[in-house]
Amino acid sequence: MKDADTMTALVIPDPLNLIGNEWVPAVSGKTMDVVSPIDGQPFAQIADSDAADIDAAVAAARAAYDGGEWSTLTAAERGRLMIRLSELILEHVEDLAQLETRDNGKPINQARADMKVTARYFEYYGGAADKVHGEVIPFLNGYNVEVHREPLGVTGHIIPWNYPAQMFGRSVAPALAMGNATVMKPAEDACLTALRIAQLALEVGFPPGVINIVTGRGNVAGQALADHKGIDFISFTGSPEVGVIIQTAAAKNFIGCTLELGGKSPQIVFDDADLEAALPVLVNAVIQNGGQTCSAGTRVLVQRGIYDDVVAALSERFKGIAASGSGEDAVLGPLISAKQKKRVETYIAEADAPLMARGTVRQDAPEGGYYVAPAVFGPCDPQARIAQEEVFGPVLCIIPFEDEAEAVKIANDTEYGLVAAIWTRDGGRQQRVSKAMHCGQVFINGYGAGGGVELPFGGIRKSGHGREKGFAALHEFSHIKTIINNHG
Ligand code: TXE
Repeated sequence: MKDADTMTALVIPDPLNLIGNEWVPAVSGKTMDVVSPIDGQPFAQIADSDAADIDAAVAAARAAYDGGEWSTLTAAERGRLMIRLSELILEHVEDLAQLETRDNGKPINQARADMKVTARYFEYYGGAADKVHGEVIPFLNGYNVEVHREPLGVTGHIIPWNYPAQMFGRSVAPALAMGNATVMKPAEDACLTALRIAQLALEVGFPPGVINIVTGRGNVAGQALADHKGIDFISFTGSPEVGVIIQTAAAKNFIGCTLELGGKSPQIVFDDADLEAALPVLVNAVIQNGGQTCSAGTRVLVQRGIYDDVVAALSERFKGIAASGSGEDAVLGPLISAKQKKRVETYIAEADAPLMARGTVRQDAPEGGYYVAPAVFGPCDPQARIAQEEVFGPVLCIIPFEDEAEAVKIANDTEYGLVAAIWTRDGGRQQRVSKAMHCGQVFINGYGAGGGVELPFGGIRKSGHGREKGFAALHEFSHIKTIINNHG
């Protein structure tokens, strides 16, 4: 690691993979540039790995799992290592956040918050490691039946670029808590904090082969990991298109997978809602992280009686939002890449709904960065393309509705099913509508809940399957073994 810029405490990892606790270059010797979204300039390099590197990482993980030091640790000892890592991440919040912001472009305050959530993942799952109990099932006389939760073995993790550090914690921490050994392929667009956190894991003393990180391209290193016959499970967060590839590879290897593939999440605002509380949350739910959030609240459904007021208030707020560099006062940073900027701008230019308001790009935003002025569209036909497809940028669709039945129909009428929110003071309606939502998580009079590491999270349909966070993730990363002992 070299200290590239002491003014910002930026510690840039070398272009190496972590395999069996050794930092090694790609077998091919290849590297690739890392570009900062803030100014479009290359500022680091990572290993451009391929199947040979994945082979080595899977072998290291297998050795750790099958008889290595890791396999001899008690659950409490595993948990203690994870909690120490959590503490070390907290000690490094500032330099990790600076690195995340340079790599991913997100506003520095959002990056700091991300690092605290990342630490929280290791704290939560470190604490949970020795609290996953089995059970005893009453059976025939003379029998003792025990149900054990066992690790799966070597788990593969492919994560995206939108929350590189958080996704590391979210995906890897529950797998470690259950005693698996992990191989992670982070996203080529932003993966430096994953490498730094792995460095911190070495400092706290994780045994060799437990955390392996191989960087590189999705269709090369990622595909090699997904196809690998030596993994026992794969956890993927990314696009639905790649989700299909992952699930197909998992099926061919007869292993399980979890897929978290994004959404088009509705926020339903009924005419009795507390608008003062709702409005800032409605805006933040699509502006945070530049709208590059799987659970972004990208469709706001508004009841007719308050439609004009809500539209006027949201338009006003959007006009006041300026994309800027990612400094202390930034609210909306650049998007991750030229490709994502083009994708979002194309959606905006070709939108099949009226543009209601547009924010701006600040004059002092660094040249060459991937800045997009936020946009709000409405009234949108619920079936409009802009109201159906995941844009993954600061773009909001407003859709009017008459009554509860119509709101439920529109909310559920996309291919996705990740998150929904309901804004109403009516207790009965809160119950009815939350039950009627086809998705994995429903907020009532709120959204986002600041990480919510404890709260099971995941989707249905095109949003994927399986659950991350909470104890649900511990169940994903383990299997049940039933031991039937005839002692009579
Ligand atoms: O995703 P990819 P992209 C959605 C969002 C975004 C779109 C495209 O709508 O606009 O996807 O983003 C790895 N085998 N989400 O192109 O390609 C890749 O290297 C194995 C929502 O960046 O799915 C990276 O590590 N792995 C989402 C990861 O998959 C492969 C977050 C995600 O990249 C691979 C990101 C392959 N063949 C995008 N091809 C969310 N749910 O939050 C790529 N990868």
